[in-house]
Amino acid sequence: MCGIVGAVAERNVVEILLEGLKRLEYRGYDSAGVALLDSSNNLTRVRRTGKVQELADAVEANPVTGQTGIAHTRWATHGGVTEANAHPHFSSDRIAVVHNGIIENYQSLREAQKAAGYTFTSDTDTETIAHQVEMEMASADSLLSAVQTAVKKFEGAYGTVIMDREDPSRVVVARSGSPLVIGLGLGENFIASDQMALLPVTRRFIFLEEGDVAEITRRDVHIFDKDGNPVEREVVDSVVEHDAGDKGGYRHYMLKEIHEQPTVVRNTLQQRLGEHDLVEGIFGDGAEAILSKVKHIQIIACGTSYHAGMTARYWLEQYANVSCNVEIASEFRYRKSFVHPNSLLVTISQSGETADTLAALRLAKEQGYMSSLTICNVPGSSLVRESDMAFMTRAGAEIGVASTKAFTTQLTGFLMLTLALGKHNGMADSDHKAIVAGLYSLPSKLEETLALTGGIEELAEEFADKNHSLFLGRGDQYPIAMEGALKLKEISYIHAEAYASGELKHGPLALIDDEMPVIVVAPNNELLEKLKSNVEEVRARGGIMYVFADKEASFASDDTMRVINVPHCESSIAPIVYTLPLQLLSYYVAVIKGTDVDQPRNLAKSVTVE
Ligand code: F1P
Repeated sequence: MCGIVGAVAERNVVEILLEGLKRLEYRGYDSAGVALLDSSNNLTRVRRTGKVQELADAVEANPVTGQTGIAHTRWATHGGVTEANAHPHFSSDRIAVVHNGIIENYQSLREAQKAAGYTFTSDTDTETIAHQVEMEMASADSLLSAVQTAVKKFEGAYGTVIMDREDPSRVVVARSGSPLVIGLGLGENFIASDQMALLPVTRRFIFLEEGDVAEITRRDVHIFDKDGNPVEREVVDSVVEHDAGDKGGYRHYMLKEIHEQPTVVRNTLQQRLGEHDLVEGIFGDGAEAILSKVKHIQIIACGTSYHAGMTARYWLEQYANVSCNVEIASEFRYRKSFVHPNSLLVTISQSGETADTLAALRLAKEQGYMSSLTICNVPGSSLVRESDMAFMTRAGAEIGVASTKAFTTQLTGFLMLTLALGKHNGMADSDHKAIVAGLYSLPSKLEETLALTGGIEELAEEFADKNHSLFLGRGDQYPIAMEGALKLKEISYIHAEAYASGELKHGPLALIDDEMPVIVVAPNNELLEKLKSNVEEVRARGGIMYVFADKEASFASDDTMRVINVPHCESSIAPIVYTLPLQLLSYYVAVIKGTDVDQPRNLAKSVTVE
């Protein structure tokens, strides 16, 4: 979703801004722009629809300079994808603004600003920020105080950076609902929506908190909280090692990330799983006392992370004897729900910045949950900072918009949570031993499963001309079927639906014909015989099936069914293992179709607006 980069320096910052935007490309966007301010008060702007490279080419053709600058990648919310709607937005060629989020009361602001004589050059909500700040400048003694007054009038979410042509020595930034991080340099300072944008210029960061407004000059950073009081915020040395330019020899980040899974799952287990049990304290100081009291879990997440939560429910109830609900964050936050006694709220998120998940956490805190835990991949993210406990997945930076390695490390974390809770809720010793053994074998099982690549690549050819597909699974494989369908939709644009296979007769059987491939996930578990009956129901209606099955599940390929044998594994880890062939299938179908695998159309990596 939208990305922001800004800089105040002595050198020309245009390259820093463009490089920052390129590093944010993975988040998804549809246009990009940059505004530069030089010491003689010249304000210039270049904007383009399409890729950041289009913007970079335009800047190369007509070079622009400035020691202070702001830049933006836009993911359209209000107003179509046009150059006029791309950021930065100006007010009277004096105030320049970039913004992430949505100003929900923009229509009333717009009317008031029009009445005050401002003309609009875009259809965006963001332009109202520029005009509002300029209006406040009339009675304010500085850009900082104008912004502090202006933000009080905004409803909705914003991470915004503002420049004033009359004062090239500074930018003013404000955060409410959309993340912003200040990067500290030597005699120069930076701002971005994601630390990734600034890694080439600094490793020292200050994460702004909700309601913060900050004034950034070359030498100083002054931060004020939501009440206008000056505050100090911690300076954090970044541990992110990612070089966004590095695909490690793979054609796409997604393929690289699929192949990283054995390693990152191993990293997620390391120093947390002892020989026979979990290492103590892996959920943080004081966590054990909280976990020992938990009687109910409420899981909240979006997208792929929601599917991790759906899978975890099967484990938490089956093995740890703890009742569990799972809900999509955007639903949870807008309906009345009940808090069970001794309930733990668990949020799951790769980015830690998903607007709905964050809002759900904030709401849950008011509702009286006993405690909150986040399973998250980004250290220092909003969910990590605002939750009582955090379990960090160690997937490393995930660049492909379609989540892969974040999902399997989330599931790995959930199996460890299952062990931790099971200890206090009468988990069967045999289950405990089996899960520990399963987790030990997991990295090597994932490696073995990746060896299926060749066969899956061939199989993908048969999907490329199809418009629809059905994914089937039962029990803890049902959410894996859902995740498989989501991957195919996201990157190949083939319509895919997932069903718990027991539901076939209740509707989807009507869809079956030889133009609708049916993908079945079939590990050798207690539901296998039931699944086999469902497979026969599809066969009897002329359906073509692709069955990912355990060798011992005795499925055989024939005219209507292609069987791909997945390595035999301990049943608790099967959902993680069976995820990989489905990821590979989507990937190769998308490659054959020639879609933009890493940045699928209309999607964004980090959904920071609701
Ligand atoms: C949730 C999510 C991802 C998906 C895409 C959009 O993000 O739905 O699962 O792949 O990137 O956002 P998060 O809360 O897990 O960061």
